[in-house]
Amino acid sequence: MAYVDAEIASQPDCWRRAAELAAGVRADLPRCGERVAVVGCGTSWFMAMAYAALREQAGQGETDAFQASEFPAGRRYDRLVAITRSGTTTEVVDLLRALRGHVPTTVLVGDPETPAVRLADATVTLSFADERSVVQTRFATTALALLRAHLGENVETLAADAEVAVRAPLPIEPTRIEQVTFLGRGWTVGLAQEAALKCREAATFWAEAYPAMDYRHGPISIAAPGRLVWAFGTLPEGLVENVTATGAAFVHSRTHGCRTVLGSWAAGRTPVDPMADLILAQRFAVALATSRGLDPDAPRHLTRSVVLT
Ligand code: F1P
Repeated sequence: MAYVDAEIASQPDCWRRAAELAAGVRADLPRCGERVAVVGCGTSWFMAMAYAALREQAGQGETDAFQASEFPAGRRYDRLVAITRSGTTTEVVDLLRALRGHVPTTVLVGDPETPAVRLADATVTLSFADERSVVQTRFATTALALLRAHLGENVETLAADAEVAVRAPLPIEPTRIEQVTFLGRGWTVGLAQEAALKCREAATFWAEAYPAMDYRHGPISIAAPGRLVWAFGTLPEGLVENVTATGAAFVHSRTHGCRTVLGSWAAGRTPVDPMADLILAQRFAVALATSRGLDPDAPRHLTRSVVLT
């Protein structure tokens, strides 16, 4: 069994631990009304995107997400939150160094003995969710679970959903698909980006991601029989019909159980929360890798952290 399989399966417990931790680290996390920037790279950036949208939706204050290298130096923020599993990613470390003494910073990190922790004003350590895998799964979702708990969400409900997602049959047989496009709206745009990244990283598979409303503005040209569209969260009206007309398969588990054109996934309980749905996409990516004869623990051209010299 690959490390990543065990890490994916441990997400329900990690989310519960994150919720317990959230209460004790409240002072280090964004307060209601603060103007906040959230940064990261790769997976961590996509979690930043999801959190930023959720925080604004919860009425907690203006929140922007940036890839760490694209942080707009001229803007004023009350706090910067950096998400980094490794704590060594160059763009994140450079930004924390540049903001030192100017903007209060908090880092959510997997490994506390790292440069990001030494540079940040406050640290939330999630070492219980750190991973052996290069391909991130549980650290990312656990960081987001902690931030969602801090927003007042009921993480126990999410964890119960995650229990379903780690066991449920996959919505579609990976060998039947030659391409996948993930879609989301609001906070699930970040999840869609993350799901596509998992397919690229773990399985070197052609995967794209878009805001669902933008899909009909060009990306739908890619849809065809043997290809898949997988949507997270709220579905735009008419999208299912538009995708189905192309002959592409369609997966969506949120509303009305599940729809899948090629499979028969609707039997049994399916995850409700999109973060649990992301677990299915993580498992799909690993299954894709295996079906292509690849080791998901040894992704091509990737290292656990990108440290630039
Ligand atoms: C960020 C990251 C990962 C990616 C790859 C390289 O790492 O970009 O998202 O999968 O492993 O590093 P981190 O800053 O969260 O440690």
